[in-house]
Parts: sequence; structure tokens; C-alpha cells
Amino acid sequence: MSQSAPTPEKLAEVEEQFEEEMGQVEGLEGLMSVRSRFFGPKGSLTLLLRSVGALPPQDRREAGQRTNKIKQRLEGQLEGRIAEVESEARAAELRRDPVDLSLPGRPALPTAGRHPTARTMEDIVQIFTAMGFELAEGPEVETDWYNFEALNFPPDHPARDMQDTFFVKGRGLGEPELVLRTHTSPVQIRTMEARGAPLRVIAPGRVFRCDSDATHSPSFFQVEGLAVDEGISMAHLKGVLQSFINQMFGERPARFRPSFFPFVEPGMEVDMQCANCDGAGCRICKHTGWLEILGAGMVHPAVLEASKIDAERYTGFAFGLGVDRIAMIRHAVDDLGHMFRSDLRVLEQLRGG
Ligand code: FA5
Repeated sequence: MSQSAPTPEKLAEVEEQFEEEMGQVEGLEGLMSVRSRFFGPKGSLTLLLRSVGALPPQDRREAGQRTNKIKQRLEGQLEGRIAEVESEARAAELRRDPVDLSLPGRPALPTAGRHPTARTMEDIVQIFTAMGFELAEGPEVETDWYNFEALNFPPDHPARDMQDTFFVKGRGLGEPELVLRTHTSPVQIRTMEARGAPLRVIAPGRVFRCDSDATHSPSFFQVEGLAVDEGISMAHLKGVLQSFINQMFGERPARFRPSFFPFVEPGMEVDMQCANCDGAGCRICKHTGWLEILGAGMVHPAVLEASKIDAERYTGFAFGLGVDRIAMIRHAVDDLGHMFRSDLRVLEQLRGG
């Protein structure tokens, strides 16, 4: 019988060695090295088991069974200890660094938010559509007719200067001069022509002017409103606008100031009590207690006629809201430029859904 044959003595010796090492070993790394020394490809028990094949055939069965039995027992003991040490380590880790499962996850990338002006626009549209106004739209590049003339601005009328804009020359002889629309009011004409009376529409969109200061931008947004029907009066206009202000900013007084727009008569500018100081006066309202948010009035009969609507039978009201202005009021921003400069320190403060 060879030296390394799995005799009971040899097995007892290996077993004793195993017990001794197990008695001293500490930690997972030590256990792994015991595993490799006894059960790895060159481990002592693996070699003993392999040497069974070299025994005479009549001895193999008994020696094989004996060795296997011991190998299984010792291996079970070792694996039990490994599992124990691993689970102790896991428990210690959990105790050291408890995970609060109720915390929100950490996003891998910073998330974007919708622009405050876009959110304000959506809220305005939602309030008016809930009141029964339908959506209408028109082109951003307009003809002089829709932007000015049909709205009762005669050629060379000084009121055009108040809405100085960007002109695009017609490309050929007889082609109309085009303008980047200065307001959403041309959609009034287009909608009346297309739908006739009665109607109730709002027209949100981008407009352009040769304007630039803390509260004026060369490109901004308006929402036009138009209601035409029999018997429409100023009372309807005031009721709709007051309801809009209350829904947008909470109950707050409105002030209707006479003003001139050639396409309405009478015409007015509408202010609401400053939402920042409740009328006491602050930097946002330039210490007046009021904030101008829109222009409005009763549709001029000449405009109804230019849109082929019988001005004897129908009357209407119209208004044009400055969306950027309303977004500024909402967020107490005193410089419109903050809305465009993409300064993250500002945008973080204006963040919303
Ligand atoms: C008009 O544009 C008229 N079309 C409004 C109107 C419609 C009157 C229907 C009567 C009937 P106004 O120029 O005042 O009016 O502009 C309306 C609103 O747009 C202003 O109250 C203001 O909130 C906003 N606004 C005007 N110019 C600018 C600008 N450059 N930048 C940002 N907002 C502006």
C-alpha cells in the first residue's frame, strides 16, 4: 500500500490536522485557505481520495467509502463555518450602515424641469378652457393686414410705433410685407373669418417686438382671448378676468384703467394687486401696489366688420395677457432676463413640476 493511501491512521492524522487548523483559524480568508489546503485540487483529502484508484481492486470500495465519509463530514463542518462568518459579516455591515428604505433614490442624472413660462402658459390655458374657451392659433410671421390693418391700425398711425417690430420685405413685386407678429391679436381676425360668430377662443403664442429692458423682452408670450356673441358686455369681460386672477393668484382685486388700442372701444389695461406685497408697495410693483398684466376692451365694430361679422347684431370682448409677466409675478422675479439666461442658481429656485 502506498504512503499516501487512505488508511484509517492516515485519515485520522488528516482529520486531526484539520481540527487543529479549524481551532486556530479566524476570518473568511483563513477559512478559504483551509478549504484550499484540504479540499482544493491539491488538497490533502482530494489527494487521498484520488489515491484510492491506485489500490488493489478488492480494497478500493472500503477505502473509498471511508475517505468520502470523512471528506463530507469535514467539508460540511468547514462550509458551515464559512456561511456563519459570511452572515456575521453581513449583519455587521447592516448594523454599521443602516439603509433607510423610505428615502427617495439618488437620480443618476440631474433631472430637468419645465420652464416656468411654459408652466404658466399651461395653467392659463387650463383656466380659460375650463371656462369654455376653445383653442385657436395663427402664424408667428404675419402679414401687415392681420397684424395691423384689420385691427384698425391705419398705415402710419402712431399706435404702430408702440409695437415696433421686425419687418421682412416681400420677396417679389406685389408681395405683402411680412412682420414678426407683435401680439396675438391677429388671431382674433383669422378666427372670426374662419369660424364666424358666436365664438369664444383663446390663442396662446410667441410674439416679437423691438423691446429690451428688465420687464420687456424682444420675444415673449401672450394669450389672446376673444368672445363674440349677441349681448356681450363689459360686465362679461370684467367677470372673466376677475375669475382668471382669482384662480391664478387667489382672491385679489383687479383695476381696470382706460387705455388706447385701436381695435377695441373702450380699451383698458388691467392691473392686479401686487401678489408680492398685497398692495403695500415693493420692488416688484415699483412701489405702486399694482402690477399690469394685460390689455383688454370691447371689440371695435370696425374690427368685426373687417372680419365679416355683423356689428349691428354682435358685440365682443378681447384681451391679451403677457405670459412672461405673469410668470415673473408668480415667482417674484424682478428681471425678465433671469428667465432666459440659463443661470442654474436662478433656475433651481424657479424649479417646478
Ligand atoms: C397688446 O399687445 C394688445 N394686443 C393686448 C390687447 C388684446 C388689448 C386684446 C385689447 C384687446 P400690450 O402691448 O399692452 O397689448 O401687451 C400686452 C401684455 O403683454 C402687457 O400687459 C405685458 O404683460 C406684455 N408685454 C408687452 N410687451 C412685452 C415685452 N416686450 N416683454 C414681455 N412682456 C410684454
